[in-house]
Formats: sequence, C-alpha cells, structure tokens
Amino acid sequence: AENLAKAHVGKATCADCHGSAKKVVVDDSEAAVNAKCINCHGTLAELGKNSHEEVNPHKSHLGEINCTACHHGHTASWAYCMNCHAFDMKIPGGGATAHKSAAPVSTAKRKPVKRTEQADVVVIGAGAAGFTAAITAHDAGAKVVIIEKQPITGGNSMLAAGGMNAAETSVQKEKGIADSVDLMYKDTMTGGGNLNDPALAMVLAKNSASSVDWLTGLGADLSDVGRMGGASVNRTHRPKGGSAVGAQVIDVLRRNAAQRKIDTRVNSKVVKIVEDGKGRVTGVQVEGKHSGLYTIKAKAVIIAAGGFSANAEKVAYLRPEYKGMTTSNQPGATGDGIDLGAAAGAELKDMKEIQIHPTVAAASRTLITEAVRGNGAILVNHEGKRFVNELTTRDKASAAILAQSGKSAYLVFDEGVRKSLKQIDGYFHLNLVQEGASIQELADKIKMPAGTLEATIAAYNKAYEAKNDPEFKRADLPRPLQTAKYYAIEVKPGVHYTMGGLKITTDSEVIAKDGKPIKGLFAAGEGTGGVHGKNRLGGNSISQTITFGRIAGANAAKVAKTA
Ligand code: MEZ
Repeated sequence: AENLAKAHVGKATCADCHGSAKKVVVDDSEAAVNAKCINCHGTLAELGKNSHEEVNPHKSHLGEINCTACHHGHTASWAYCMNCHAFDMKIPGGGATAHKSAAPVSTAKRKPVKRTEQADVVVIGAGAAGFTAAITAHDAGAKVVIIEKQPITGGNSMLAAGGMNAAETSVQKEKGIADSVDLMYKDTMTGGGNLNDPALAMVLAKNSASSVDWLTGLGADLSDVGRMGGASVNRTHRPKGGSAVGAQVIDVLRRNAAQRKIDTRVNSKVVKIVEDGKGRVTGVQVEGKHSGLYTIKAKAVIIAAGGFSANAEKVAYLRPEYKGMTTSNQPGATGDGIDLGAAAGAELKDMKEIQIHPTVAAASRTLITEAVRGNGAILVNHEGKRFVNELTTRDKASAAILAQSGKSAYLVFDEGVRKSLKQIDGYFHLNLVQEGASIQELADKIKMPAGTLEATIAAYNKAYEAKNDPEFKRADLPRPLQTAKYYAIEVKPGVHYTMGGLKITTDSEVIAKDGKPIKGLFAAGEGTGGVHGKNRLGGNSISQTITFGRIAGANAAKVAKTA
C-alpha cells in the first residue's frame, strides 16, 4: 500500500478516521484525524517506549508532533526526519526511504476566499519567536492565532543546539561568572563587525537575563552555562548536562501555548498581509491545506517566520559563492515571512549577511554544536594539524576550514569532552563519530598521519597546562585531551543563519521604506535584520527569539487593545 487509507482497507472504515463516511471535513491541522490515530495506536510517547529500532522515529527531538506529519492518509507516507537525515527508514503505507522536501502548503490551485475570522493578534510562524510572542500577547489579554505552514511546529528553533546567551543571570552569579550587559553588547557588536544596529544589540543584551527568567518561569531548565565562539565569558545557558537547548525550549513553549489553548494551526500558510489602503495592517490571508483560502482580520500581525538558509536559490542569488553548500536548517526556513513583509512595504536590511556554520557533519545535515569546541574539542585538518583558534567567530572558522584540503576538517576530542556534553551522545546515535582506543588507532581510522595527530594533541595539552595557546591564541582551554577513547567527526561549513531581514525598531515594529513603522505590523526572530550585523554569535539566536518575541507580543497586544 502506498498510503494509509489503502493500508487500512479491511481494518477500518473512512468513518473510523474521519468521523463520517459521507461528509468528510478535515481541519487544516488534522487534529481530529490525529486524535483517531492516537485512539487506536497510542500516543507518540507510548509508541516511542515500545519501539526497539536503533533510530526511534517516535522518540525524536521533534517532540510531540502530529502522526500525519509522517503518516499520510491519501498520499504516500514518508518520514519527516528525511528532510535532514538519511535514515533507511521503512514507513507503513509508503516506505519512501529517500530524502524528500516537506512541501509547503500548495499555492497552485487557490480557491476563492471563503470565510473571514477575527482575532486580536495573528502570529506568523511557530518557532521560538512565534510561540513567545503568542504567549506574551495572550497573557496580556489578546486573542491570538498562530499560523504555521509546516506540518509541525518548532521551526528552526527546534534544532538550536548550543544554548541561549544571557548576561548577569542568577545562574552565572551562582557559578561565580563575572559578566555584564555591556560586555555581552560589546561581544555582540565585535562579533557582528559593528554592522549591527547598536540599539537592537543593546536591547538583546539588556533583556537577556529577564528572558532566561521568563523561560525558566514557564518550566525550562537553563542551569548549565558554557561558552560559544566570540564570547568573552561563559554565558550560553542550556539544560543541565549540556543537552540541546532548542528541543527543550520548544517543548516548554508548545506546552505553555497548549495550556493557554492558543489557537495554533499547522499546514497553514499566510499568503498575504492585508492592509486598509491607508498603511494600516488589518489581518492576513491564509491558505489552509484542506480549507483553502480564508481571511483572519486582526488588529496586529507579528511576523516570526524565520530566515532563509534552506532557500538555496535565494542564498545563491545573494551570495553566489555559497551555491550548492549544505545547510543545517529545517526545510521551512525559506524566508517567506521576509517576503510577506516586503510585499507589505517593509524595508529590508543586511540581506547579504549570511552565516556559514563551520561544523555541519560531512555525512549528513546534522549541526555539530559549537559547544563541542566550547567544551574542549579541537579542529584538525586532514594532515593532522590544528589550523585555527577553534573559538574564533564562525565566519573566520568557516573560512579557515574551506581553505584546508578537501574543504573539510575533523573535530577531535576525548572521553573527557564526550562526558562533559550530553549532546555528543546524539552524534554517536546517528553514527557520525569515528573512535579509537588510542590516538594512533583513531588516526588510522580517519586516514590521518598518526605521528602528526599525536604531536598536535600533545602541543594542545601543553598549551592547556601553560594556559597559553601560542600558535592560535585560543583563550578558553577548558580541559586537556588525554583520556581514551579518542573521537573524530568530519565537518564542513554549511549555511546556518541569515542575519538580514525586516528592518525593525527597538519595539519590534516593522519599518517601511519611508523610515516609519508600518501600523499594526511587528516582527521578531531570524526574519529581522540588524541585531547581529555581519555575523551572529553562537547562542544569540535563541536569546533574540525570546527577547524580541516578548517585545513584539507585548506591543502587538497593546495595539490590539487600543486599535
Ligand atoms: O546559536 C547557534 O547557532 C548555536 C549555538 C549553534 C551551535 O553551534 O550550537
């Protein structure tokens, strides 16, 4: 059977899944059908517990998602994880094993606008910025609808690995880390080549600690603090043990949105921001997967639909030198929110500033978090030599890797680093790591001159002892590499983040070409330009989504009350 309907023949009727065999109405989020799946087969968590597959599709970092994100009733089923991974996964009612792109909602055969709904605030995008804005607006008394084009919520935030930057937090204070808002601001500006909008960078730094408190108040654990490239001190907050930050943040935000009964619709794409002809935004036009075109009238609209790293054409158009490069992003990161804002008259900023992350696993599209380097891994070329300060900014580290033979490098670390960071277990799970009981055994496996690698590691350990890295000037040398086993992951740079986007004020209002805010239109997160300048520091993205999401949500709710 190539789809679930066929696979159910003889076992279930149309009415069993759809409620009625005669009048089948499927909501865009497919919530009713999914409830039926769960009724018969159990919840994702239950299925996850009972499965013994090596890579367990029901227990993934995507968290609680619709069954129908993978299992399709009337078209061939395929696993959503194939968007980024290359698992040889069999799926009932389909069995597709090849990579497929998640098709955004079709705009090919738009039906006429059928109905009009009313809300106070519409949020476009269900990543961290969107959920944060929605929760904040809801808590300020607004009726909020979240519209997400993908079949699952979480956006790119779901994939955020390293952590959330914040200065002067209670966790830093407990750990005796001396940091300040000014230092975070300075690091952000320096990392961004001072192209950043200084006022936006200051908003990021100033609100970072309260954003950590806000998330923690909703139930997040951000009790571990590490360091990312370009930071002067440890300020990257993440869950205990160094787990990935994104899956946890999205899980917390999703649960909070659900508890508040915030109307969240997946498989729904905003195709137009509607205005009144006098420059005031009055709502959006949406195309639902099943319901077709409809309008939501709203007093404020927040664009929180992310960047465009997964839009290979746009990336290549803006930066031809990145043509054909891999990306660490989820397939929905195509920049539609920026396009919607531009069509509504927004000014764009820094669109050519596209960040390449130095360490995407060469064998897949999995990001190897900068935290691996932050916790002590070194970068070694195919000849077995270090070639860069591993904790320099991403633009410099990426350029250095691309200058090596094969345009790739190896992240090399030991058991001490492995034990210090939980996320590394995931890379083993995905078969991305080579290992050796000794440095020589590892070098043989990855076809590297063993003597050179041994000398490289010995020199690094000497630098650790002396607290001085004379050759590459790496400031933070957290631990020596001296505990077997030894490990290596081949990495190469990939398109990771787009610094440019909609120009905004410090109140998250979208700015028009005439320099004035567009009434009723707000934006937050990666789809905005100016916070990061030429280069975003690791850990500043989740920080930005929460801080500007809160600002956008609060101001949109205010506008909704007074409009
Ligand atoms: O903020 C990021 O992009 C980040 C911390 C990525 C990572 O390497 O983990």
